[in-house]
Amino acid sequence: MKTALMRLVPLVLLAVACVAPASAAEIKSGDIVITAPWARATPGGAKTAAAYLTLENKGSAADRLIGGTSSVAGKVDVHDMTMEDGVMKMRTLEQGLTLDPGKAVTLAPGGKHLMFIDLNTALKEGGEVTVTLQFEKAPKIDVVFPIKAIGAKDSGADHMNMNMDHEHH
Ligand SMILES: [Cu+2]
Repeated sequence: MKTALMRLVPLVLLAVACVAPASAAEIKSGDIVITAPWARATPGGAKTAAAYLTLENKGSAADRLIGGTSSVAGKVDVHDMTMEDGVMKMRTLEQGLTLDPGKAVTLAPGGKHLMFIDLNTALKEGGEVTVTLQFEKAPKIDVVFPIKAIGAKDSGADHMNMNMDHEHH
């Protein structure tokens, strides 16, 4: 029993060692560490799109995420989403997003996000989009955002096709 367990341990360690390099991908600009960037796919014709990421300030002074630029949009703003009288409202953080020293801020659906304004191309799931992020202090940095699904899976069309096939029998 004990020998079997001993044999298992090196295998587990090997598996961990293989996974580590891929998940250690880290983007850094000055004291700001950027992790888990992703953008949300858009339906055709959409003029805006949202992107998310986590920003950690490893320095000892506050910084700000001012916004960004991207070839796929007229501009990239930092937005916040708040509930007002039961309605979700987005607003531009004109002063940027404060990045307190020693803290991490996560931009996620339903809250703060990067907003592509005047989008000139659809963001397709599986693709990627590059945004040059601008900070108050940290230097500009290009971040690649992988594009993920729109959200709720649109299976309506598939169901319709299935029903039509069934009717032929
Ligand atoms: Cu927005």
